[in-house]
Amino acid sequence: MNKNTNPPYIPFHPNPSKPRFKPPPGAVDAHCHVFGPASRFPYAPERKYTPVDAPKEKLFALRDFLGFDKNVIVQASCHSKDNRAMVDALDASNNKAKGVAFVGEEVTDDELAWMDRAGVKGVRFNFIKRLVDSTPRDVMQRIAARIARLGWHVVVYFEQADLDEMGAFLKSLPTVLVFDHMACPKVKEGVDGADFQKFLRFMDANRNCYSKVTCPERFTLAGPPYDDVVPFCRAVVERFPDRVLWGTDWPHPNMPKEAPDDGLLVDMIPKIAPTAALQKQLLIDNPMRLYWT
Ligand code: 0GY
Repeated sequence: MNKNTNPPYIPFHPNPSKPRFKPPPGAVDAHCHVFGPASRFPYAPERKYTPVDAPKEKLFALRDFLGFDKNVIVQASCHSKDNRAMVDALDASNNKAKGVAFVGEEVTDDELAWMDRAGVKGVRFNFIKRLVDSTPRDVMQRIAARIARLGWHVVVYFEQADLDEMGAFLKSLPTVLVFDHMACPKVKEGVDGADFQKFLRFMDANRNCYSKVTCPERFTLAGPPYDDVVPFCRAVVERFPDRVLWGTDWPHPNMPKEAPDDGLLVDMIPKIAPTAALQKQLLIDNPMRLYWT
């Protein structure tokens, strides 16, 4: 990917619709990002893409517009190991945002303590080759051992097809694991597809794992309103109701053609979590347990 926006980088939706679904009071958008502003928080030299600025003020305004109460802000690869924009957003959030950082082994205990005080609760291990250069697994294991002592968890961004090769490594990590975006299901294979079923079995066997039921816009073949991704999200929510999280993924890094309408994404929630009890677990109980206790 050309980091100088060729083809042009697609910004977030300029005018999302007001969702018909009203999230319950206290609902958490548990996967979103802040980008820049570059004038204050420059993008990392090693980044694989250059986004349009998506600062904290815009994120918090969207949170209110969509009817959410809180955010979990995940460090994105365009800021690499410079977590200042994310921590700045946490500091400004009045305890309404928690964070997931990206760190290398060189991170100091003082830096970890600074992030811990700001409300960081995890680190992200990103295995998506188009986004990051790989980190050796022994380094990840040492990072995981250090953050485990803070009570943090590991957020893992990887693809289901890599599960055979990664399963033993994932099991070796000493913390709760949170999988981004259901580990990227292949919609054309259906919910009975081998990789998705393997992912569900891994979740079954490893009760310290959570999954985000996020990013239908990345996996859909049919396009909005992303009904072809509903069965995947719903299968995960119904099988693991106490281990699922939901998020917008605003500002939707690297969408190839168009940014999703965030209001439409919110309107998927009652399709994937059809009862008030499931919605409460997905939007409140599970993220509160992981990020606010
Ligand atoms: C996401 C998705 C993406 C990017 C990043 O760290 C990132 O740059 O997270 C992506 O391009 O798939 O998780 O929001």
